[in-house]
Formats: sequence, C-alpha cells, structure tokens
Amino acid sequence: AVEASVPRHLRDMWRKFEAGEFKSKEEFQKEFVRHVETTLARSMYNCDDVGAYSGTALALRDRLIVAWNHTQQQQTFRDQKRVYYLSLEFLMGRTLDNAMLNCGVKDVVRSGIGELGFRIEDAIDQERDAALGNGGLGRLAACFLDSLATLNFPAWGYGLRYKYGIFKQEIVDGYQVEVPDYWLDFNPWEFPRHDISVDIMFYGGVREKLDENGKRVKVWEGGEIVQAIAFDVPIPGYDTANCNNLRLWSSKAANGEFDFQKFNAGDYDNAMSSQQRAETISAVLYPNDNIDSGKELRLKQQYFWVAASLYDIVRRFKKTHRPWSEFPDQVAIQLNDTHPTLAIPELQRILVDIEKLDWDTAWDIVTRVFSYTNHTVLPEALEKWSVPLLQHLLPRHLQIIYDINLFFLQSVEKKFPKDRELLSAVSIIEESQPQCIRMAYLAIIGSHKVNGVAELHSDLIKTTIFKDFVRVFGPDRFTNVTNGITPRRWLHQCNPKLSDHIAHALGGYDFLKDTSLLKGLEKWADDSAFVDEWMDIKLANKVRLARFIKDTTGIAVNPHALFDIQVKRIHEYKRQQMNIFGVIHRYLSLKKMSPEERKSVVPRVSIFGGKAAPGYWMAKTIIRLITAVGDVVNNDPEIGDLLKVIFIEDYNVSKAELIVPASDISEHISTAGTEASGTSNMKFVINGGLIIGTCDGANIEITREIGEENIFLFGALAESVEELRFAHRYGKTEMDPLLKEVCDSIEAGTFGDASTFSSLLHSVAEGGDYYLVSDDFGSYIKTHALVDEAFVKKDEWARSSIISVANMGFFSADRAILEYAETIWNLEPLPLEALDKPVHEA
Ligand code: B1H
Ligand code: IMP
Repeated sequence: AVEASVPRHLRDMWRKFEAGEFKSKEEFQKEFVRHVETTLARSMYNCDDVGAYSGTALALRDRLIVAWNHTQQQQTFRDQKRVYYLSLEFLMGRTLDNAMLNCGVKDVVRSGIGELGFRIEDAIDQERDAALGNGGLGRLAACFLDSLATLNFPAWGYGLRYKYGIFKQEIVDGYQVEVPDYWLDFNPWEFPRHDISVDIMFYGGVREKLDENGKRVKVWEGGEIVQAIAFDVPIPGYDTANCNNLRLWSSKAANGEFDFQKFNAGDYDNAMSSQQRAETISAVLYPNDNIDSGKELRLKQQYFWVAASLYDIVRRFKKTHRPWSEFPDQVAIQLNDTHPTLAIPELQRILVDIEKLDWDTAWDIVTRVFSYTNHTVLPEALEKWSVPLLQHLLPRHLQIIYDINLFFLQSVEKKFPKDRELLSAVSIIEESQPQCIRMAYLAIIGSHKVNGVAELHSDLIKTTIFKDFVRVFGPDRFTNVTNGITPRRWLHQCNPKLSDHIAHALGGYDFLKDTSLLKGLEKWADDSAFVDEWMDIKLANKVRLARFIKDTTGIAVNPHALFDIQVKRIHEYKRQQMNIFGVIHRYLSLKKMSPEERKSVVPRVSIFGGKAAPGYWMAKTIIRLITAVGDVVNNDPEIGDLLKVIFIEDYNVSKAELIVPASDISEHISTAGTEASGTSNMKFVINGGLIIGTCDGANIEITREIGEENIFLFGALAESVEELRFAHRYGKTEMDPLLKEVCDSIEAGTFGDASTFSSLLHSVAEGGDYYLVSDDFGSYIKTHALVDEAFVKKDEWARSSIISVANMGFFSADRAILEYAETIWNLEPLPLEALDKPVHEA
C-alpha cells in the first residue's frame, strides 16, 4: 500500500491552513469579489457579465479543487482498483452551471451574485463550450464521467487537450463555413501540471542486444522526442463530495522552447519548426464523426496520448510496490472505440521490453486490464493503419503487433485446424496493398470484454463484422451495455422547470440519482393540474427557443406550432436528406391546397442543426438544400405560419440544452442497422418530447420501455436492409412516387439552381440509394400524418409525454456505468463516509 509521505507534525501544520469551501451567500460573495479584484484585476466599475462569469467560476473552482484533493488523497490511501476511461473525445460543453448544481450551491450563488448586480443566467451564458469531441461518442464520454463521479467510483478520464476543438460552423449564403474554435483564452476549469510531463518517442529504430543476464532484448531508440504535459480538469459528482479527474495531455517540444543550437546559428525557421511540429500533435481535433481519416498526424495523436496515459497509470501503480501480477486487480482500462488501441501493444512493450516480464505473463496481464467498446458498424469508420506508416512511426509496436497476431493465429489454428479462410478472416493484418492493421481486431484480441452500445448493435457486431471472433473466443467475450445519458445535465440543468415539477410530484429530487423513481409520474398522468403545468412548461421551453431563433435568424416562428427537430451530425446514414425531402413534400402539398383546406393543417416548424465533416461534400449539400428550402418556404406568403424551416447554426452542447427541452417531435431516422445507439433520442424523450424513428439503435429499447403506443416508428427493419440494397443494385426497384415528385421539383429549380443538388438527387436515384431513402419514404410520410393527427389531441399527447418520461429510468448513464463496473471492470465504489470529511490517514 501507499505510505503517507508527509510526517505527522507537518500534516498538522498543513491542516491548520487547509482551504475551505464557501457555504453561505456571504462566503461566496467574499470569494467572488476577491477573485474579481485580484485574480482578474478588475473592479466593480468594470465588471461586466464576462467578469461575473469569471469571478463565479474562479470561486467555484477553488471549491472543486478542495474536493478534488480530498478525493484523490482518499483514492490513493484506499488503494482500490481504479478505472481509466481512454477517449480521444470528451464533449463536455459548459461547466459552471453543471458544477454549481452538482455541488448544490446554485441558489447560494444566484442570490449572492444577484445582490452584486448580476443575473446568474447571464453569467452562465458567457462560458464557451469545451467542445473536444464530434458528437455522440464524445458526449457519451462526458456523461460517463458525470456518472462515475456521482456514483463515487474511483475513475479517471484520459484525453487530449486540443487547442482547437470542433470547428465553429457558420452559414454563409446557405453553405457551411468552418471557423477555428480557439477556446483556451480563459479556461478556469483546467490546472496545468507542469511537473507532470512524459517524454514520448516517435520514429527511430529497433536494435537487439544482450542484457546483463545474457538474454536477447529489443531496444527502441534514436527517435524524436515530444513532451506530454498534463492538464487536470476536476469532475464533481452530483450530491457527493467525490470529485474525479480528467487528465488531458498537451504536446510540447522536448528540451525547452525550441532548438537552441539552431537558434544560435541564426537558423530561426528551423529552430521554430521542430517546436511547431511538436505542438501540432495536440493542436486540433479531427472533425470526422463516424469516418476514419487515416492521416499520419492522427496516428501520432493516438500514440502520444496513449503512451503518456499508460506511463502515468504505470507510475501510479508502481508507487504501491505491488507485484505486476496484481496490476489487473488495481487497473481497468476502457478503450472508447479503437482510437486508443495502441495502448495494447504499448503496455505489452512496457511489460516485456522495460519490465522484463516474459511474453505470456505480460499478455495475460494486458488482456485482463483492457476492454473495448465498439460504437459503429459502418465500414468507412472502422480504423485501419497502413503497415508502412506504422513501421516508420512506431517500429517496435509493429513488431509487437506482428507477434500478437502470430501467437493468436497459432492458437486459432490449434482450435480450428486447416481452416485457412478463418485464419485470414481473423488476422490483424489485412492483406491489402499496402498491408493494413485492423485496429478493431487488435482491440478484440487484447481485451477480455468487447461491448456494443445498444442491444441491436451488440447483436449485429456478433453476427456481422466480428462473427469470426465469436467462433474463436465464444460468445462470452461479447456483451451489451446500452448507452445512457446523465439526468443531471439532460433534465435538471437544461429543463429546470420540468425537473422542479417532477420533484414536486415525487416529493424530492431523488429521481436525479435513481431514475427508476420517475415511474411514480404515471399516477399523475390523469391529474389535470399536473398535466396542464406539464404542457405549460413545454410551451415555455418552445417560447424560449422561438426567441433564440428570432434573435439569431430573424425568423419569427409560432410557439404553438408543432416543433419538429432533427439535430445531430449531418450524415447520409442519419438521413437528414429524407427529412428535408419530407418537408418539401409537405410544402408541395400545402401549395396544392385551397385556402379552406389549409385551415385544417397543423402548423409546423421543422428545425435542423448539425455540422458536416469539412471534407464530406454530400453532407454539405444536404445543409445547402435545407437552407435553400428555408429561403423559399419561409418567404412564401401563401404558407405563412403553416410551415417554417429553420437551420440552427453551430449546433453544440450548450445549444442542445436549449433545443432538447423544446421539441414536440424529434427525428431519429437512420437506416435500420446503421445508428449504433443514438443518445439524443433519450435526451428528447426524458424532456417530454415524442419521437419519430426507425427500428434502429436505442430506439428499439426506448420503445420497449415506454410502450409502442407512445412512439412513431416506421421503415424497413435491419434484417431486410441487405435484401433491399440488393434489389436496388440489380435495378429491381422504382423510386417511390412521392419522392419522385419531390426530386422533380428540386430538378425543376423550385429551390434554386438544380445543379447544386444533382449529386444528392443522384444518391437516392434508382440503382443507388444505399441508405434506402426511397424504400422508407412512403411510410415516413404516412407516419408524419399520424403525428399531425395525434398532436391536435392534446390530452392524449400529454399523456404519452408523461408516460414516456415515467418509463425512461433505464436510460440513465448511472445504470450503464453500474453495468460496466459489475460485468466488465469488477470495480467497487469508494466508501462514501470517508469522502465527507478531510482525510485522516487510514
Ligand atoms: C459513434 C463514432 C465515431 N460511433 C470515428 N462511431 C470517429 C467514429 O473521429 N473518428 O474517427 C468519431 C466518432 N461515433 C457514435 O457513438 C454512434 O454513431 C452513435 O450511434 C452512438 O450513440 C455514439 C455513442 O455510443
Ligand atoms: P498521483 O496518483 O501521483 O497522480 O496523484 C494524484 C493525487 O493523489 C495527488 O495530487 C494527491 O492529491 C493524491 N496523492 C498522491 N500521492 C499521495 C500520497 O502519498 N498520499 C496522499 N495522497 C496522495
């Protein structure tokens, strides 16, 4: 175990001056004013909302860091197993509001800051999003951190401290334009740890030598060194003193600022360039969601982050003086997708080359430590790295991967003699030109558990992309953990009125920690006062969104109209194109109606938002079509309030918090079998919105929980997708007539120059239509008609909304984390009583 490293009398001295936490309004105000005046060097005369945000954030972060320190000391002394969540993305969004709620001080701050002349909402609104992620995968990591902290699990996240997060999206003349997101101007939530740095090597060569015992050993040497510097971000749990850590690595040139020899020789350009090369590694997040970019810099990012994190984990373990055989009892490492898979050969390298364990002992440790989450079956997203690139960048790791593969294939051959096809099917090396490393295969072979993120998805990986591994390892290596979301941010924080209303009915806020308690709402579904208030809250949230739309786009939308929302990354498989084609169909239908007929139409606002990967032309064309349709429809005097089409610029986490509570209907309409889970579907439903969706990802489990009478499902099932695609390929289909009409009107120039959209039209035309837009279009349109009919039956609609929320308990990220802890990590929470008071050594 770890020994207390500070003698008794010094500890007492330290404790005497230990920092405290503000509890009362006055204590907060004192801290706030002190920070504004000294840390920020401002005064009451020049403190604006930004100053108010900064002062509040600084006061709160002092509090967090006290809790953080206690927790980390506690974790060190307890010396239990910890989990490390390795993710290239953490889409945290804003911190202040969430941290105040988690610490239970929002009311204190509200009144304290109010007396000093500020509105808490205005202060909160000054914060920039920490947007170190693309979409669902990155936000899932953020929700998981919240749950891990809330449930008192000893857990750390490890990621990269990108200088530029996901780009900011601007819409210029209807097109997406990307603007860099430099977000670090003022970031009070991170603590640089210049004392925690790790040298990371790239390139170089491998030499064999004899060690002191005359054993042949491999030495990797002569490469280029880059330094990794740790930045720590405290992660407070909700209603607990527990505060976990997210450690993000930043890259820096080794040996100080830049190359002094070159500098002194007057070679300024080259003196700077090695520095720049080093800093480039953590400079920018790759903006691709569900697409593998295959770029060398991305591979460098992956190794840099993984090597620094493993070094840190191993260093922490070594402080305990335990034998290596206990490493898997102390450490669980979760690989968030294949992005950190190099951690597997890296740990094997540490154990074999540096710690001198024999191969099999080392490999046994490795496989007991790692587990891997798969998030996608899309072929374009499955990571492969070319062998020549790896050979160049990480020569020793390539050797280790070859050895892992060799021993693995030998074991397969033993079990399935003479099955050549199986051997090449499961080989980590793809025999392509050039050869490639299949990262998912390496991740499976190096882990003790592999999980998918929703039931259908976990079944699909076992029967499609990884079916041969089920034969080899048996079905038990594969499991399912359905995704979840944190009810703290995605209900309590983003929809405070609804959260309060629920708490009033249930007699408290316990449902935020135990979402199964939401079930108690069912009996309120017939209470007319409760129901009226429920619907008033929805309306208020729609009014709030309508105001935002007016302020940012100039377009006035009627908050009593049906708000139909699809916000997520733009991707053909998510089928925003089908949605906008549906909108066009609605527009064409309205145009054909008489004024009398139009009177019975349910007014609609179709709201879109989401980023396209910068190099994904089809996705950008879809955005262009949405904005073009908006330009026509929103300015058509015949249509008025009956239909509005809105594209919300720069969709991100903080905008999601505004948008999600305001939906009547949201769209989750991916081609069946393509969306691994989806998590915004859960967010919308728990906020009382109904959904229209396909039988895909977590939609299926949502249906099971809330009842199929409370969801609008349509479209082909995953099991028939292959057949339908086959039919397209061999020309055995004709375009759906309604879709044809839509395409014809685009072609005719109704929404501007048709050539702009020709590639998009081509993608759904006969012979193509990989995502089956035409196959599903008819039922999609019919189902939207059902939505209209249902929306006017206000009582039934409200009932569906309430019953749905009551049955969403399963989708808490807490439930998901408890499943991971029990079935994958074998992890126990820290005892709570120990967290409530300062540490007195065990
Ligand atoms: C998901 C990704 C992803 N799946 C590659 N895969 C990336 C793949 O930068 N890259 O190379 C980035 C992201 N993201 C999403 O994960 C799924 O599409 C969602 O269905 C799922 O809900 C989410 C969380 O599991
Ligand atoms: P690390 O595990 O060395 O990275 O330390 C992380 C945090 O754990 C430190 O900032 C301390 O708060 C705490 N910690 C580390 N070592 C000790 C120790 O020996 N005693 C008590 N707490 C420790």
